[in-house]
Amino acid sequence: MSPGVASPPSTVEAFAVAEKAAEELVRRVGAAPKVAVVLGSGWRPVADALGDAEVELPMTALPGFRAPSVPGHEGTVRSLWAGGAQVVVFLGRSHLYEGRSPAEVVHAVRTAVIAGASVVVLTNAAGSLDPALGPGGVVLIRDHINLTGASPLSGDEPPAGYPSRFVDLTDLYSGRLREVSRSVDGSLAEGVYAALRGPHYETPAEIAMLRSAGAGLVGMSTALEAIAARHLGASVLGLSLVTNLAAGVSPEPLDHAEVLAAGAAAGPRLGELLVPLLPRLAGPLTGPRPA
Ligand code: 8IG
Repeated sequence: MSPGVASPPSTVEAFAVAEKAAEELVRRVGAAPKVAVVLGSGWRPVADALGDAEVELPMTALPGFRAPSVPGHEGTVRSLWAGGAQVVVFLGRSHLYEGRSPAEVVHAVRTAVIAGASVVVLTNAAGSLDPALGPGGVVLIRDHINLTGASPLSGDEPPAGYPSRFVDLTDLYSGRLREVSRSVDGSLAEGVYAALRGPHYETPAEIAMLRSAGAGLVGMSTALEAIAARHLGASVLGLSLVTNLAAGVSPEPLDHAEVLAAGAAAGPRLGELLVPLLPRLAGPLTGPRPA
């Protein structure tokens, strides 16, 4: 590494900082989360529908967190009791395209799982490759194609006590959690999410390639967080809000303002889905509130 260029944190450091953040989160909230929710672009309107926060912190109050740099990602953490489960909600996330490392991108998820979350709900805004599934549609992620070239597990073996970095990703997006989601909203579609680095959108040729590879959605997040959650043994639910048709599918050029507008328009629908869903996700863990 040349002088003046910061080296990325080692694997050992990344887990150590997540452990510190988890400890601080539990201390500030006074309870361990069972479910973690990451609200991505377009999903901000749903945060208030989940109920009043018992505790709200800026993400930067927790070790290792940096404020998101993207409009629509406010950089706060909320804790609330969602009718049967203690939930931690991250309003905003970090992305590779902001110049963040894979360890930074997955830090919130690692923190929440180390703190106790056994279910991780990853939401995002995405482009749709299916002309019949336009803006406002909500899709359950069935699987992903990670085209970022990055992994949150690259580097040294995780420290003692953590699983091996050679983690199996079969059924990464839990079939059980997708079923539970469909029991709340039977109209939910399913699709394969292609994760790209961005921040540019795709060319029409790239979208044609992704379609032939089986992708139905394209976006710039989620995949690394899902891998990190699975590595730590959590179950993952991925939900995409379609905010645009992908390049070449849409006659219109793509625009980030369109993403936020579609999110605002879809807000009530997203609330109707997530509010009844959250207490059902933790399954047998859900129950009366501990004293
Ligand atoms: I919103 O069309 C949203 N995020 N890569 N392509 C990629 N990311 C996206 C898109 C899109 N729409």
